[in-house]
Amino acid sequence: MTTVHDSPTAAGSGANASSNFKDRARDTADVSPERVSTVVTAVLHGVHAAIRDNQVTYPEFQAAKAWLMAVGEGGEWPLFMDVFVEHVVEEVAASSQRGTLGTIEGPYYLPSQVQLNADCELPHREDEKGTPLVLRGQVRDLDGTPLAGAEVDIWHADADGYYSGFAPGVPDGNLRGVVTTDADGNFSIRTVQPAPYQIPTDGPTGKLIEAAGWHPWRPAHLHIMVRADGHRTITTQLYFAGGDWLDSDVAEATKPDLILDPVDDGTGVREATYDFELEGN
Ligand code: MBD
Ligand code: FE
Repeated sequence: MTTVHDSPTAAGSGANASSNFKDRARDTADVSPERVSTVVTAVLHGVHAAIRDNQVTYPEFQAAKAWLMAVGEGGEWPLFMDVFVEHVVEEVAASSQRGTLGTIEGPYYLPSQVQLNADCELPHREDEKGTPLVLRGQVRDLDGTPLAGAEVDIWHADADGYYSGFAPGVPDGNLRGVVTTDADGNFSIRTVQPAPYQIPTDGPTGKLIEAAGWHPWRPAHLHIMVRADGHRTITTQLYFAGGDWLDSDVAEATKPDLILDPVDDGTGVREATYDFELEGN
């Protein structure tokens, strides 16, 4: 018997990411008119300069308008913004942060996933594909104090590169969980090795990437958000040494400090250790 695994379409995953984004209670920034004027003027000046410097034509301008409309209609603004813009917002935020490096959140975080003990296995299908992977580590303060009861909120793509909640055929909650550290701040999470992620090629973001002759890939990664009372939350990703696209991530979100080098334990399980150091607030 064969299992039908529908490929997620751009419309499916993009629209899902849009409704998820709108559903999440986002604090709207309290932005003054001066700030709006300053930043929006700078953005518009950047666009104007691009037009002048490249002698953009009327047909190109109209094509750009049609493309912008398609991104909205396809629900791909969260995808486009997180792939092409978020890394610079994160760079600005990182300049005033200490401890473990962060990187971008991306469009596929879902809150309120299953709560798991420190030594756990992420929810998965009975026949989940992929090499078993164990991620161990400790959450601690900048001075080395272990943080018991911290939350390691983890989500990642499956061995086909698809995220639960954003792909047909992947059950809700698959390969997602909120892990609480033990009395020594430690955790050990069993899961499977994710595949690299490909931006859907059938939507406006994918069409732009193709039209520009770029590639649509992100290297394989685990997304992790680490929370502890009295500490700044870290949102980061961990990558895998030797994997494809590490040096050409379409989202420009890799950092050398965030690359794991898992070792086979002799039984086909790949093990890696990563400790998180959180700044107090
Ligand atoms: C992803 O999986 C991702 O992590 C980012 C940042 C953008 C698109 C898809
Ligand atoms: Fe991702």
